[in-house]
Amino acid sequence: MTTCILLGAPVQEGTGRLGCDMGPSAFRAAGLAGALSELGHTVLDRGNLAPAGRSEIRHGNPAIKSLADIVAWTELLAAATYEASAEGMPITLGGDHSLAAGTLSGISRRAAELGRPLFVLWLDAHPDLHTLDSTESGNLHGVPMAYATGQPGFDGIFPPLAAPLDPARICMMGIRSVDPAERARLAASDIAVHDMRAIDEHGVAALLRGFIAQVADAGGLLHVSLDVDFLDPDIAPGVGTTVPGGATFREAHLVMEMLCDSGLVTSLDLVELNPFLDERGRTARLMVDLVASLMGRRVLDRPTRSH
Ligand code: 4U7
Ligand code: MN
Ligand code: MN
Ligand code: MN
Repeated sequence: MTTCILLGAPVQEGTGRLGCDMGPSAFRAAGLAGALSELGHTVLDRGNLAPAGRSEIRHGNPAIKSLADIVAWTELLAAATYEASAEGMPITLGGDHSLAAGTLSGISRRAAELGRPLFVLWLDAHPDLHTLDSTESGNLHGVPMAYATGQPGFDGIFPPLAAPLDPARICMMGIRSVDPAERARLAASDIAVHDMRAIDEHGVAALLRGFIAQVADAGGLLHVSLDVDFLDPDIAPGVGTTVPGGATFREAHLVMEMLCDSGLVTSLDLVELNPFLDERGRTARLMVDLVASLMGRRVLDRPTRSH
């Protein structure tokens, strides 16, 4: 059984709209802690984090919004996830996806200290690979992957990374909205990208099996970053950046069930839930059900048989 450490991160300044600050509350109201303890896990809810005062930071890209806020959140979450990862499995409740700059930084530092390779499964409609120079919207929930992989332009603004992610250890699934600068960056990188077309053609199981085997063979830690917009907006309307044609209920559950069977997941981000846009909590409840599947909820109390 796992010690699950819930870290509330009500950051919304990365999105350019309001509402994601209510995410941690909605996850709690949807019964996240109860679902985990019912499965036999120990749950330590550390409440919501809050960054201390911040001074203005200027950048040459005039589109950028709330840079000082996101830098402050990155510092705070890097420390919080690093510390929590010594005690159990950090589960960060967003808040928008800019928070992954902090969680990936903290977890990669932990992995480096343990001498274990860190792998990342990025479940998202978007690769979030903008640099501070390439973002056109200026919304910093679009940059965490560029920062965490050590792309240029973050130095001296964002906190230095103890250990940048190795792109060859990143797998993205569900991708279906990629900006030109991100497209060029992906073309030049070793990141494995399974877009929705690949999921349609091969199914999530075949694609995920290869990645899980890679993590297991390397004795790695596995961080999962789950953006609500990975899911199809018809089943998960509570998000600001809806992109049609996302993962179905069954595809998303199968991903979680396979990850559970692997026993490899050591940290998790739940991001981009916007309760203001949700319909009577259904997106929050779906996200909690997905976490329950990841953490051991199953239909039968025996292995699934293929015949
Ligand atoms: B999310 C976008 F232009 N790429 O930069 C941008 F399409 O965390 C979207 O994945 C970013 O939801 C989405 O603003 C960030 C846009
Ligand atoms: Mn995202
Ligand atoms: Mn997204
Ligand atoms: Mn989003």
